[in-house]
Amino acid sequence: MSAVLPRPGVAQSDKHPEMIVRTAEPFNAGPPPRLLGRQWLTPTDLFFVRNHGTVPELDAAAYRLTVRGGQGGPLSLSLADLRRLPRQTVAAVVQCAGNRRREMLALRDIPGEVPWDLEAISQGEWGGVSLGHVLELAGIRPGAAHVAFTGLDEVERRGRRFGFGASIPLDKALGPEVLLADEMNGAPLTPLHGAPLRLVVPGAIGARSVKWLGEITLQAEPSDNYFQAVAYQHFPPDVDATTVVEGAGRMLDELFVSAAICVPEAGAVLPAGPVTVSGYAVGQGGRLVERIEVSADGGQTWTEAALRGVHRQWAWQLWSATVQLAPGRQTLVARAIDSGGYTQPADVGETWNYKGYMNNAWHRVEVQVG
Ligand SMILES: Nc1nc2c(c(=O)[nH]1)N[C@H]1C(S)=C(S)[C@@H](COP(=O)(O)O)O[C@H]1N2
Ligand SMILES: [Mo]
Repeated sequence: MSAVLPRPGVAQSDKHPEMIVRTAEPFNAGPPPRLLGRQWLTPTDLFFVRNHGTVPELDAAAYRLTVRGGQGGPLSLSLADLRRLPRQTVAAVVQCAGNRRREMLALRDIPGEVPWDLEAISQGEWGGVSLGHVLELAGIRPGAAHVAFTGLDEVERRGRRFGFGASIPLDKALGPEVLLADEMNGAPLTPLHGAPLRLVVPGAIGARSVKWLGEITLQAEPSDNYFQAVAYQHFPPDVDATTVVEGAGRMLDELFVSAAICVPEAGAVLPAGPVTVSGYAVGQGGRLVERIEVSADGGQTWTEAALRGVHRQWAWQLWSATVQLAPGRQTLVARAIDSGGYTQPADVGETWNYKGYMNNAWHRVEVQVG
């Protein structure tokens, strides 16, 4: 087993000085919106970080990935073993299910959760080996329907310490886009992002992309890890912390279609007349974003945005639009439709839930004009 030597505060220093730190320990931070939407691949020092516990410092030479539940018994793979397999890269967005929670908690409080604005999302180019390939090496037996993952970090919940975990259905796990990644943006994965090895599940909520990956298990049922079986579940707006039946929600899975405005930022003071609005959009489950529309009058009239940069499945879509601003307090709004015909709810109240997940309501930014 590889050594876990937690060093509190490790690696925060390799982040950009302008990162918005939501919590210092565990470290949760994201870039200011104006730096986020600037480039198609988020530079590693600006890439958002979502941690639930320690950042383990793992010894790469001693590291072993264990794969259980295969036909041939457990597999133990070193990084060198993994690096002998065919390599591939995928550009994929990682978005936390809690992205844009702040708009939800403005409506009704959501205690104990990270108050992310629109910065709990970033896009990386991930390099590594196909998860499906490793599962085939382990031997997929009939009856396996889910693949569970456990991290080597230590999270404390309800008096117990355990590794963050998740699972995905076997058919998703066999998709060619799902990677065991040891590289990010052309360089070795950094400690904050899961070194030496993490899972990347394009199109799924960020919580499924387990960092510091220790174990993979082929099994019949979804993972019983707290972060799969209890947290990251979706409940209707009328359920709250006092009425919830734990574990009875819908297990979150695919990302929802959404568009967000990075520039101008909320509260900006702008002259009347033309303004260029820009941001990012993602499709449902990583689908292509087909159309993005922007309104400069709170959603009464809409202008189609130009799609900027690369247009590719699993990636986010950058966009910009020029709209006319009238004097006064104005609300800029953005919304998207994807290749599956998925659209966004207009109002955050329709999608509010007591954990503050999956806010994909039309994104509104208030600015002062003139
Ligand atoms: N082991 C482990 N993996 C993890 C987490 C964690 O706390 N521990 N957080 C998850 C969540 S909720 C998200 S959104 C993504 C964030 O990935 P990033 O920090 O590289 O941006 O990592 C996921 N993988
Ligand atoms: Mo997340």
